Amino acid sequence: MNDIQMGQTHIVLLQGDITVQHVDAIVNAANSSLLGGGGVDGAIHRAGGSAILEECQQIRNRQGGCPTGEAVITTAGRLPAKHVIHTVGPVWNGGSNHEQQLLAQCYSHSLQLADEHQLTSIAFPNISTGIYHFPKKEAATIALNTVKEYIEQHPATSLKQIMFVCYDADNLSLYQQQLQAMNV
Ligand code: AR6
Repeated sequence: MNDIQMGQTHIVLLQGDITVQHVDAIVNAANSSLLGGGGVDGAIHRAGGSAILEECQQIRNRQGGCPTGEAVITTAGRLPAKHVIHTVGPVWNGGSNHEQQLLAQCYSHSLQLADEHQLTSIAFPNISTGIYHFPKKEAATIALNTVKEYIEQHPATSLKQIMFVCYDADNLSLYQQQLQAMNV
């Protein structure tokens, strides 16, 4: 199963590169410095150009970076998306350091920020499941459950489409299984 309707919002799964998505916002799996890095963060800054980093630096000057579980919004520079929402996932450290709760907050805070800016579409990568080593299955469950809860709690959300852009086949398959199991 690759898509589902939840309230007024269409949830879509796909495998691919988030930097080429034509949506109001793509979400970046950033780090607290907001200065870029490897993985999807590196790909977004490379493809979007220096305008993204310049805005990240302004945010750093104002608030000193971005804590884990929080989110900030910038331009998307040269990307086809209009904005980048940078969120900082938890580093997996065994699961007893609030990793699950912090990962859920990445999704809910990104959705909240999108709503505040009246965005209609957003694309998420599989936050924390790369360099930060969060177990993929548990991360997929948290991502989809958090989105479901958000939509239930915000029936008037501006978001009409929420995409999960899985880079690897593993993640796509886990999201498909999870979506099927949700029985929405
Ligand atoms: N499009 C979609 N997903 C991608 C792409 C892409 N172009 N490239 C990688 N992924 P990661 P994290 C997937 O490591 O685990 C950075 O250095 C990847 O396969 O990008 O949250 C930051 O600066 C994986 O499933 O992010 C932080 O320091 C997912 O994106 C740190 O990595 C997330 O993997 C954050 O680690």
